[in-house]
Amino acid sequence: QEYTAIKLQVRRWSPEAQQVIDANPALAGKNVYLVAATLRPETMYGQTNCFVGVGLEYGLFAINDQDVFVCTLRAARNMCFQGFSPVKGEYSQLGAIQGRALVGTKVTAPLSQYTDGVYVLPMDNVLATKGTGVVTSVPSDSPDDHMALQDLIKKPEFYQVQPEWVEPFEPVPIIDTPQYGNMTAPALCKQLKINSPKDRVQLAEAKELAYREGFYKGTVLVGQHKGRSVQEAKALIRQLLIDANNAFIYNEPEGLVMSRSG
Ligand code: ZZB
Repeated sequence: QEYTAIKLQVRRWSPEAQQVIDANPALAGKNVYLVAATLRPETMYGQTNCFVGVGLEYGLFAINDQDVFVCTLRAARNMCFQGFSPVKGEYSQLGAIQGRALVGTKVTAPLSQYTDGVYVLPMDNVLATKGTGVVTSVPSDSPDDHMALQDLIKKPEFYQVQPEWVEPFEPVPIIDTPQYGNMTAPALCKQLKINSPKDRVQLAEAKELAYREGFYKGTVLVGQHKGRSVQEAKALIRQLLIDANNAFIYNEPEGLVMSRSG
């Protein structure tokens, strides 16, 4: 599976994460990025937050002298064979941090309309066995992201999030489709009567439909490739992220990839 890995630079750590970082001299003065694997680089204009699994452990991995990536050990192992480690084939782990501690950290999401940064939030359905364990969130076009955010808005205390990390970050219209308009994910969730992030079967169906409609019939509404079809714009937007050093290609070996939908 070929993903686009998006680099979300940390602007301000949550207090809990700050303690972990401060206690580790190897991290002093480094540029730290949460790295999210996506199949939809053309949707990065619509990022409203980033998701981590609160029960997952994330590593802090040196990529070179300056840059540190936050992702699962599994992803770092794959990346070290793809040019993302000081020595090819060897990962260099500087530290570790729990997903729970990352929540509330503010990061820069490349191309996002929320240019002052977005927050790291918890999501139950983040798989440790796929991508980097960090998921960038586009609630306009990803049914999973939309439903996870609706739940956070409903139950902020339960999830231990501050409403101001969630509520001001409304979904952004970025892709227009003939069937679902410019809010594909909310429209599909409504149509399929999805009420909770736990409706896994319906969410898998919604995801499939959103992928298909977006890819074959979507038109980009924002940015440098505004007006182009998604089919055309996907590679162009990915290249623009790569050229700005905000993204890179990340491959996962076949057979080790597990789908969130089973
Ligand atoms: C941004 C985005 C915008 C995504 C969208 C999807 C959509 P798939 O198809 O099952 O391979 N993802 C990445 N890693 C994980 C993980 N560890 N656990 C759970 N979800 C993960 O899924 C690939 C997509 O699943 C990725 O692309 C990422 O979310 C998420 F508008 O990134 B995506 C219709 C989907 N739309």
